[in-house]
Amino acid sequence: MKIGKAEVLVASPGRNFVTLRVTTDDGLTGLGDATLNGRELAVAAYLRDHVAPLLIGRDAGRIEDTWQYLYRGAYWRRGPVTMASVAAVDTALWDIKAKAAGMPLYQLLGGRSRDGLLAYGHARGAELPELLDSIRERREQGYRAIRVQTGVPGLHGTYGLASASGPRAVGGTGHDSGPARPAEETWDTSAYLRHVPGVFEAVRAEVGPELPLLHDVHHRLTPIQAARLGKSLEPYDLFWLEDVTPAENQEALRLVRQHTTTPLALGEVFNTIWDYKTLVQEQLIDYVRSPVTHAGGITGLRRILDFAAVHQVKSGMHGPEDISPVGLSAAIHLGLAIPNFGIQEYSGHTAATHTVFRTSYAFAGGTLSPSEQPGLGVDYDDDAAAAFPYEAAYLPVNRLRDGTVHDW
Ligand code: EZ4
Ligand code: CO
Repeated sequence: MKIGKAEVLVASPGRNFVTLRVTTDDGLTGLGDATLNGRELAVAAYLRDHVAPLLIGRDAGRIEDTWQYLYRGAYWRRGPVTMASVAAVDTALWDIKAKAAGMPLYQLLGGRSRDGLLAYGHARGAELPELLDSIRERREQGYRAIRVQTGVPGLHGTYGLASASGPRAVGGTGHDSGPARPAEETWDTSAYLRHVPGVFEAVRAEVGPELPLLHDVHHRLTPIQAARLGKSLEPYDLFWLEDVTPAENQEALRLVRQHTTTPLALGEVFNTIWDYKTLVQEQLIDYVRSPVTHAGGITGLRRILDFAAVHQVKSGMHGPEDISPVGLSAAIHLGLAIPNFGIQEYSGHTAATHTVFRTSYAFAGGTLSPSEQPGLGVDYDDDAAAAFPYEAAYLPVNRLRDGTVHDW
């Protein structure tokens, strides 16, 4: 089963996605997600110029060897562009192997460890009434776990208030505004820390004690600020508090951990096992946020999650709209098989996205399940994709009130 073709597909149905399609000499195809929000074309070029030519003629069944070949063989290892590229190849080869076996991918990963995956959805509101409506709406859609993001008085918009597919760039429309560039937001840590505990108090009073609630801090605090927030949220029993600090400094989480029993999730921007070494070994976090798409595929993420399992750390894979349906499907198959599944983020995709990515996984009763189709169970429609050319778009840039660039 030799690889005959490796195509890089870039399209923007609802938002930009980069997809790798690998085809074998005997006509089997596999898909991999390589979408890196705001830096899509860097991954597309890495795959097209430096990876695809190396795949031609390789044995499609040698998944681990190909992973090592691309990771060690590049000499320049790690990083989001490299690891999203490795992930796309790896996922596509798993898709092919499972199709060749005539099995859904989760069967090759060891079979079902549970009935389905508990998923969490996003609720948001600039003010409390809007937020409570948003929570109600998610519960009506079946969600049994909900991430809560709130506006902060005095700040116009902050992380989590706009849908991930909302406007994220200014300009680039062909009018007079020049090339696309990131939108800018303003941030005030003190205002945030004063406001958030009261919001969770009100939400908990409204929804009762049982509904799992999550919150994403999006890398904006120092360790001592994170410790204070974690402590102040303890009465509201969060499922997790996410990305409290930038965490490149893994040791910084020791301080947070010493001060709070609020569970911590971290690492959606990380891409290798090395990024989690101290965090996991010292049990400084409770959930690993990396998705299949950004952590070297099924092979890379499973290795991280096996390491995590030794230290009672569970999965909490990133699942925003910028993880394509291919990446989400890979997450569902992996999450169904691993022993240490925690929760799966699921914000759904737009109707436009689904015209290009024909999916077969199901979301019902707050639970995600894969289909029994061989492989990942996702097809890519080239004709539909042709109507959605790439459009430059960026995540926002964040500044403090005095203009200093801060973490977004
Ligand atoms: O900002 O997916 O937990 N989810 C998140 C996301 C990320 C975007 C970045 O591309 O933090 O909304
Ligand atoms: Co996040």
